[in-house]
Amino acid sequence: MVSGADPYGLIDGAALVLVGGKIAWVGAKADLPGEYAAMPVQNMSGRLITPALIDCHTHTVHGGNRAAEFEMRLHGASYEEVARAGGGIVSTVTATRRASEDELVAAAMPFVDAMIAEGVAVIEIKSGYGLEQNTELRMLRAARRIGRLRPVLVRTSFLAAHAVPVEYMGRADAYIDQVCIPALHAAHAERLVDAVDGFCEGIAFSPAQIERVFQAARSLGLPVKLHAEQLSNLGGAALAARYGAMSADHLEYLDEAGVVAMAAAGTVAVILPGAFYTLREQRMPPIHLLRQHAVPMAVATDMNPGSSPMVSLLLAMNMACTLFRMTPVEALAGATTHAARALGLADRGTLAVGQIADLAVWNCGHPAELAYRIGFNPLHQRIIGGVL
Ligand code: DI6
Ligand code: FE
Repeated sequence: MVSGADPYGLIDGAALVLVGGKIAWVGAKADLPGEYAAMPVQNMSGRLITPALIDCHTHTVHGGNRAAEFEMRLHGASYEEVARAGGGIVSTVTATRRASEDELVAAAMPFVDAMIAEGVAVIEIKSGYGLEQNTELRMLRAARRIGRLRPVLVRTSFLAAHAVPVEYMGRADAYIDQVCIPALHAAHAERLVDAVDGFCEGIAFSPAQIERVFQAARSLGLPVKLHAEQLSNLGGAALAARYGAMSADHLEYLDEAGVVAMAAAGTVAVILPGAFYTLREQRMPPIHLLRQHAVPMAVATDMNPGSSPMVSLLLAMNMACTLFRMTPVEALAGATTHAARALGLADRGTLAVGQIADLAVWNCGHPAELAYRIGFNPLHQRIIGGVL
């Protein structure tokens, strides 16, 4: 049972009291207040209980897949050859534009169910494969629908500033003004947007272009986050911090000035080892600097059809440890407490009084086992809003 004192806050022989879908009390069973003694009891037989997991960065809703591109690259095709054969992000945009809302939901559901089966209770889902208004909104409607169809909280991020579509090639500024910002207004009017995201990179959008999107977000009162410093250092994390971003994500090329800016703004660093692994990157995110400046680190799958076709948050935790030398304590906090913060959710992610009772019950004795095993799911059950 995890809550407050040792590095994990592990309490041996613990009890949790759940009332009205929230945690009413947590502590050692021996200290349980008398007022709770008559409540119905569920014996967890000494199993480990943690907050339910939170995947705070995914592109779970999209059309098609890129297995053929994966094969081509392993047969020696270059990125350009893949792109000329219709592969890359463009192929996902084409497939997503063709897909109906029903088809997008149906395609995402097996992934969502696999996440739930690993103890996930909150999934962030981004748009960003439409790159035109109708499809961006359709992706977000599909994401919202998933949250109604399954016992999982879905938080949406508007990511039209993900790539420049072919019809705007060489005209990224026009795309931002004519498509991205109007689509944001339309999506917000339909209450489809919980946060606004962007991809700040040489192959995507410049800091100045992202800033225009952030200004539009600010005018609508929406929080921002950013794919920053994944492949190069454009100062995206510092830009995000200036806009009070909830998170800056990827961060392989982040420098100390960016870390300091994030620390000052309270921006969470979202670590995405699945993309690092898939792209066979060499440059590691500056974990030691993030630690030194006390920037909270979240861990997520970045589940997407191209750079991170990884569905398992437990595997992301393992990779964060093995590839980046994060500790299992940091990996677990990264998939719970800090992931909640990256989504602006103050009421979940820890086992504390007043928190929503979203819990994961595990068939393991110690929390380090969650990040330690590879390809094994130790989940016993989820408890969502206090319901088994
Ligand atoms: N960074 C990535 O690695 C993905 N998106 C992003 O902003 C790539 C998405 C894809 O290849 O489909
Ligand atoms: Fe991403």
